[in-house]
Amino acid sequence: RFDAVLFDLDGVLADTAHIHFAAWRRLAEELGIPLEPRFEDRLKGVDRMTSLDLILAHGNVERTVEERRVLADRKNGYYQAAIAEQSPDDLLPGARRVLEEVRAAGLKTALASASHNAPPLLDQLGIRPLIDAIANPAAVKAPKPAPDLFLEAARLVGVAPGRCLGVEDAVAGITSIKEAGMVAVGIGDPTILTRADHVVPAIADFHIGDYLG
Ligand code: B16
Ligand code: MG
Repeated sequence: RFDAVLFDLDGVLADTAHIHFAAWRRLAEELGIPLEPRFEDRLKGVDRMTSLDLILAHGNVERTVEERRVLADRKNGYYQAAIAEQSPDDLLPGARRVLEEVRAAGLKTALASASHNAPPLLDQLGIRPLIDAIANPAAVKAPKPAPDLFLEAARLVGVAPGRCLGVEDAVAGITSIKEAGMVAVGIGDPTILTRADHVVPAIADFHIGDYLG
């Protein structure tokens, strides 16, 4: 019943959440805002500008729209410098195998990541040839938890939403998949990813055969 699998990137195929967080933390320190480690979870799957707003609000710091744009760009520079060092060794265990199995089963693969840095990161990780389409977050109206990005990924591979499986680690992403009318596989904790149709602890536990019946 499925013709495509749509993957989130950070937290599903690569463990880049801590790289995003290190970049945010460096920026926050420069602004005199201490970020405790548990703040990392609040930024997962959240787009760049919203992440900055959460951090500024956390530190009770106000900035103009123009100043915020400069700050977001600075964080992005830190992030880009870090991902330039990534290699296939940084894929989460099982990620490449999952993409290969989905392809071998005759299904399309697509990426539905909020990250504008997804294309260069896929190159660094060596998995770009295994992905049929990359939804561009700049090309959709609303970020996750709206369904737009997953619907765009489905459109790019020419598959109806009802025949797509979405794979996500963040609550906002699972909501996005469900709002798109797709079946959601959560990566992580079922007590957190409550709207997911299935939850597995890690991408290494995902086997496409389990969903093809
Ligand atoms: P960028 P995902 C998300 O990726 C990250 O989880 C989130 O922490 C990040 O702020 C967002 O991408 C935007 O990334 O600044 O590179 O555009 O989980 O949707 O793959
Ligand atoms: Mg994610």
